[in-house]
Amino acid sequence: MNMEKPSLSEKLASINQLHLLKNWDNLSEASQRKLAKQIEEIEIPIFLKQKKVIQSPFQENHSSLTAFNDYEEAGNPILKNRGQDLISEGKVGCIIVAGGQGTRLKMDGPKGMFPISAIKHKSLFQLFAEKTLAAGKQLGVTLPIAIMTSPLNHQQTTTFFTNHNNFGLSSHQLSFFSQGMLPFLNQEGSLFLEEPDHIALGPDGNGMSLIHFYKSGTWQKWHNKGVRWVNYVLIDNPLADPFDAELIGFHADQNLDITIKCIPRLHAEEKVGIIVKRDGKTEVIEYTEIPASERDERLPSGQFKHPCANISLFCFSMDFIKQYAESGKTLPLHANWKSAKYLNPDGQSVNSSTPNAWKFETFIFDLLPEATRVKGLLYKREDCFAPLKNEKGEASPETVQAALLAQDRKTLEQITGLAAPLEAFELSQDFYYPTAELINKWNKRSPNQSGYVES
Ligand code: UD2
Repeated sequence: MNMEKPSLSEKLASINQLHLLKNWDNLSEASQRKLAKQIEEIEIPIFLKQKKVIQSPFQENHSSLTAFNDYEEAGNPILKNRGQDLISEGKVGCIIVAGGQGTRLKMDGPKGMFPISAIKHKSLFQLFAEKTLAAGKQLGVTLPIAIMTSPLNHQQTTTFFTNHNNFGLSSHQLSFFSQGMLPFLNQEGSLFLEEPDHIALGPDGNGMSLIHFYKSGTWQKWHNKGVRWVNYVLIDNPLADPFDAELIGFHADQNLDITIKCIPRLHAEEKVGIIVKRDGKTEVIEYTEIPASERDERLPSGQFKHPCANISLFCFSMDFIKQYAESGKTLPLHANWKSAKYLNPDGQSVNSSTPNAWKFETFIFDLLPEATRVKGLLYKREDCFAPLKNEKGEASPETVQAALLAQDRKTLEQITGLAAPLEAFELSQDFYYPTAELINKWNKRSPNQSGYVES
């Protein structure tokens, strides 16, 4: 059945992409429908923007960059108290972005399902669910979280939660919404097939997350409940606090649009965004795009010219999210030359072992220049950053587990006032949001045995 072919041809001819229909007549009816749907969904202005981006992917002018110094150091108990009040009044929600593919981790499935904790092997999703429950218990409130998935992992993610009874979260407090996808382009700047009936594409980056959050209706649902601020975390950092009271207190106190929860940079080549100022506006330049001269430059004191690292933890005002989502503005596209599946000349779908395609993403921090009031709150690295990115070496399960163990040890010592046991142990997340009862119970008390420590 070829009834749709003429209109598809017309659209593709207008952007010089007719090759996508080369094998159309040999496809089954179901495959024709599948391909037709994808062709109908191609947004020509975005395709043209993608083509423009690959003509000069990394040639931005960085000449006018100055140091970012609009930040304060975290550790203010007054702000923490203020934030706790706001959280307990139901004014705070958390967005967890979990739409990435975990390619570097070589994981088959959503990264949030990775069993990361050292003793109980809790998944990242479980840890964040338990942090949310513990923060709610501490402050006597049911806290809302929204998880962003992608069309590639949405079903698996929601099934994982259902199979685990949402890890104790109620269905009223848990929402999911999905991000979008963007087509890849080949060396010639053309769309290409990865299956006979499927155009190659991938998740469109975490930059669109607030727009998808808004369009999904979750913004409105939360706003109706009284939520005014959003704590934003990445699923792959289990030291991220989904309800960081000090961050919220700071943000509200200063009446900001966006607060960046940042840390000092460790070394020049670390894979973190670098926070800078350009023409008076705060920006982040991703590690893949910053010129080496700016990345490496140090002051006479030895400190980096740009000392603060972005780890993509933020607080956003709900008003800012609405204003941006309704502005109709689009974020810049970032292109990276990567390996992608493609159809070989025999019509077989194969994984390329070498880079063969431009992949496109939007970045969450590209919202910063859109905001009027932006500041940073600088944290100690060991308190908030242990990313899970790679199978081995840096930012791998091994380094993340070591960071979690160290954090558990420090937290137990703070609560008990005693030296922690030498053997490895894992704390229940309640210890991170202690109630008066928990503090009382654990004062000057050591765990009876190594292993998992219940509250
Ligand atoms: C991210 C930051 C980088 C630095 C680093 C620290 C961005 C754009 N870059 O870089 O500046 O802070 O983390 O670890 O945030 N994701 C989606 N959908 C997508 C792509 C990614 O939800 O289409 C999520 C992904 O699940 C992960 C997070 O965004 O939780 C970061 O994605 P990444 O691992 O690709 O980012 P990375 O490490 O290059």
